Amino acid sequence: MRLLLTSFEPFAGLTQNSSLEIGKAIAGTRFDAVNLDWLVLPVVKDVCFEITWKRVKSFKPDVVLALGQADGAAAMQIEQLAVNVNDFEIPDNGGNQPRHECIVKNGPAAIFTSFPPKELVCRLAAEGVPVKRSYSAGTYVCNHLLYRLLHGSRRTRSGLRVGFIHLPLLPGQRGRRPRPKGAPMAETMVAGLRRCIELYANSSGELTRRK
Ligand code: PCA
Repeated sequence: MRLLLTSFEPFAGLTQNSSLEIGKAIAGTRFDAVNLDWLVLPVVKDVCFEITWKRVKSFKPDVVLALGQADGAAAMQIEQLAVNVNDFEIPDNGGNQPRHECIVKNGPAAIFTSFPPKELVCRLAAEGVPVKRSYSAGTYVCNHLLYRLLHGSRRTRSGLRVGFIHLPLLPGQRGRRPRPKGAPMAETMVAGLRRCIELYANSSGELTRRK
């Protein structure tokens, strides 16, 4: 399986982004059944998508799994959908601050993600991985990237699967909202994410069948 993993740079004046630290740890390990490529993206609307899409064209992954940081999250949030709205409460790292704008004119109001399948989320939770399904990736740059990737996959009918996981802050990391007590440690998130990727790569039939 070919998997393109993406992380975001720090934003909002912070010095770290948990998605970058966790992504780096995952990219530095070996998988038996996964050919993994990793990209670090600027927190800038459009640009983050364009960089990813360029890599999709050259690397030709089966799956893009994008990671982002969610201040205040107590578990790894497996996003289920993206909405067709840019409504940035703070400017992105390029100084853009769209308010209540469509991402894709005449695009669907929301698009469901295609990775990982529901069954896999249940299995991870049953194994004790701190994951939670989320039905809102927000209306900032993470949702923007997810929507554009899902829309791009539909538009090209490529069968490319797209998923997004929001990660809690790392212990000791400062965010716009505090890290809740009981949020997972970095090692737990790395192990959980590895397990998610491994289970997906090793599963056959239902889990990996493209629509
Ligand atoms: N989190 C932000 C953008 C980059 C990131 O890591 C978000 O949730 O939109």
